[in-house]
This record gives sequence, C-alpha cells and structure tokens, in this order.
Amino acid sequence: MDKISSSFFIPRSEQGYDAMYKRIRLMPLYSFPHYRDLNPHLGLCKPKIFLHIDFDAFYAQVEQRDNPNLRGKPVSVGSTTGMKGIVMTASYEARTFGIDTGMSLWEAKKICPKLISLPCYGPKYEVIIQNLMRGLRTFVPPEFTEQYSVDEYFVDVSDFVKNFKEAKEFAQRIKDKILEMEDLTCSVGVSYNKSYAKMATKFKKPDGLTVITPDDREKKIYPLPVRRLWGVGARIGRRMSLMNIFTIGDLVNSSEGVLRKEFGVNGIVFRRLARGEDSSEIFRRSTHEKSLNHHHTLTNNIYNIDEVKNEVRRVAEYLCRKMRNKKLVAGYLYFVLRYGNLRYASGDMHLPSHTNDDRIVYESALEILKNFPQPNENLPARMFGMTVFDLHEDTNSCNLELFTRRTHIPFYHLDKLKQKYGEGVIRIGLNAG
Ligand code: DCP
Ligand code: MG
Ligand code: MG
Repeated sequence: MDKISSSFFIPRSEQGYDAMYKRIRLMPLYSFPHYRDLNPHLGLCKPKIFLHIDFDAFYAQVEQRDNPNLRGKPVSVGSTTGMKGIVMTASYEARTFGIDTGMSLWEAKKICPKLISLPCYGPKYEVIIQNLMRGLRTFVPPEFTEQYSVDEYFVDVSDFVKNFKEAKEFAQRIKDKILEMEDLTCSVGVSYNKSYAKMATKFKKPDGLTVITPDDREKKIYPLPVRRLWGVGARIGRRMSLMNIFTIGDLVNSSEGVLRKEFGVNGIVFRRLARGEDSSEIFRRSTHEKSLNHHHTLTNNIYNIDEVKNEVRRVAEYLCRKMRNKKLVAGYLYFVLRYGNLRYASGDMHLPSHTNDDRIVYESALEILKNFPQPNENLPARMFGMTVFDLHEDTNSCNLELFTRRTHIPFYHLDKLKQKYGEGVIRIGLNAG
C-alpha cells in the first residue's frame, strides 16, 4: 500500500480540469482557530508541542518526481488553457525567476520563456496525501493528527516527546518516512502552539525543519510582517497597515478594543495568535452527544471544606466515568452549586485539554468553586452538579499520556473493577496527581 501513488496511472489531459480543481479546493478544511477554540484560562493549559508539515511546491514536486525530465527545471502546475492559464504552484527552480502562485501563465512565460506548464491532476495529489496520513498514523494515533489543507498536516506530539529537542528528532523521523514512502520533501515547523508551528514551517523551505520555542518569540516571530500570521490575508493585511500595524510585534502591542472594533471577534483572535496564545487543539470531529451531566443533592447540607471537596470529587468521578462509558472526552465544564437557602452559584471554563481524567475535571471544578461564595455554617451547600460540553470521541482510551507530568492511571480498567465489585472497591487519591 505504501508506494501507491508512484505507480498510479496519470492521464494527461486538459479535459475535466475544472472538476478536478473543484475537487481539490473543496476538500473539507478547518479554517484558522475560532474564538471559542481559544482557552481563556491559558495558565491552566498543559504545555503542548505541535508539528506543522507542509510539502514543498507540492503539485510541481509531484510532477517532477513522476517525470525525471522535469527535475531541475522551471515547472508550473495549474490551468494551462490559452490566455486564461494560471499558476497554482511553481517549482523552486521557477520561483527563482519570481514565478509564484496566482500569477497568470502568460505573465509567467514572459519572465521565464523556458517554463514548462503542466495541468493539475487533483486525484493523484489526494491519493498521496491520504497515503501519507496513514504513514503519519504509524507515529501517533489518528486523534493527534489533523489534515489542514491539501498539503498540510498538524501533529500534536505533546504526549510523545519530552522537550523541543525530542520534538525536532521526531519531526526528522517523520520527514524521513515521507521521503521513503513517497519520495517527496516537505518542510516542518515545531512550536508550542499551532499558529507558531505553521509560521515556523515557512522559515526554511524547501526541506526545512525549524523549531520556535517560547524564548524565540520576541526575536523571531515579532519582527515578521503581519501577513505571515495565520488568517491574515492580503485584505486584512492592508487594513492593518492603515492602522499602523506592520509587524506581528505591532499587532501584539495594539489595543484589543481597537482590533475588536475593526475586525470583530477575529481581531481578538489575531492578537492572541500573534502573542503565542493560540490554545486551539488538533481539530476533532464532533460526536452526536452534545453534553453529559451529573447532579447530586445531599440528604444533609454540608459546609466543611474537606466535605465540600469530597462531594465535588464524587461528582467529577461519576461524570468522568459516564464519559468513559461512552468513550468520550470533554473540552468544557459547567459547575453549579446550590446552597441551603436554595440559591445557586455557577461557573464554567474550558478544560485544559480534552479529557475524561477524574483529576483534571476535579481540579477544574475546584478552580470554578473558588469564585463562589464559600459554604459556611449559615450558607451550607445542598446540591452539586456538573455538565460537560464539547464532547469528542476518546480514541485514546488506553491513557497514552506517556510523558505527561501526571501519573498514569488506568481509568478504564478501574471502571471495570468498580462495575464488578461496587463503588467502594477502589478509590484514587486525586490530590496526589
Ligand atoms: N494551491 C492552489 N491554489 C492556491 C494555493 C495553492 O491550488 N491558491 C495548490 C497548489 C500547491 C498546493 O495547493 O501545490 C499547496 O499549496 P501551498 O501553499 O502549500 O504551496 P506549495 O506547496 O506549492 O509551495 P510551498 O513550498 O510554498 O508550500
Ligand atoms: Mg506547500
Ligand atoms: Mg500548504
């Protein structure tokens, strides 16, 4: 299965080009992070490391690979019909002449008469990318990979490497595998959030591997033109320059209110991405289940803090078990407390990562509880309730968190024990994690 695309029969005809073009561009893409993907409780987020993989001159490189006569020559791929021809991409040899994506073929041929223009053959590129996706999954399980565009992937390697040095080695192994499988080069960016990883990829192309650590932020990211930021295209870039925002650093230093006024909620997103506060995760497909909850009303009201924490813990444990039972993880927690006087206090937050780990849900609920009126003799607690949202399938049901700071706990196995021998058979010390 590995070498599927090289032996793929490639009809070279202009017919049906439009349909192929549409097929490629209509692939389901996940656009740049939405406001709701950004976690307002950034400090609570687990440190992450992402890889971003982008092929070099993708379509052109594939054509050069498949036809040795084209190697080392200026090649463009795109529509080649008469005056309406357009360059979708150009080989790096063609780029030295200044030829790039979006240029008309007529103009490109004018600056480089030797340019070899080829039609685009979408299905072939799709097969390659899908084949490589399978290859990637030999490194990490599927839920840690995201195909972002026609030639790009994100990989969340946080649970598989301990630091940036290991992440770089990991990235190199992936690059080697891609070369071995498909004989194609790609460039990889490594960083602590998806936006910076995506920017890092462009630092060295072709065949590059660039790491951006938190210490590199001000030196390497802030001086870049604002157009390099994920989601900032030509139009937004122009509007920003009218606001005297030219570099990513300028964006970092501009006022959130002004940005919001000009660009709506995306203004806030741009600024946060610029500052390296992109807490968006690998895009996961949603499940049918929208939310799960568990409430517990006590027979006797309580106010002692240890007893209160104990109740919070029980509800968290129960709810996490409910999630595991359905093989789900949640990204958002709502916590409600009802007092003896029948009044409520409630709060919600993003969980530090998608999880069904009792400890994380418990600790997050305690964070929310800090903002409530604290139960006391005159205001005892009567009911505890939690609801989790943003549910996704937990394909990582064997606790793959090998290198995280938390101790590994085989929650799924413990659930089975509890099911068989009853609730009291085992209890883990949640504070110890
Ligand atoms: N593409 C397209 N239309 C665009 C941009 C790109 O059809 N407006 C196609 C052609 C590219 C492929 O998508 O080969 C990947 O796009 P990239 O932006 O990653 O560009 P390349 O891979 O070609 O070059 P680079 O080495 O800069 O990544
Ligand atoms: Mg590319
Ligand atoms: Mg790309």
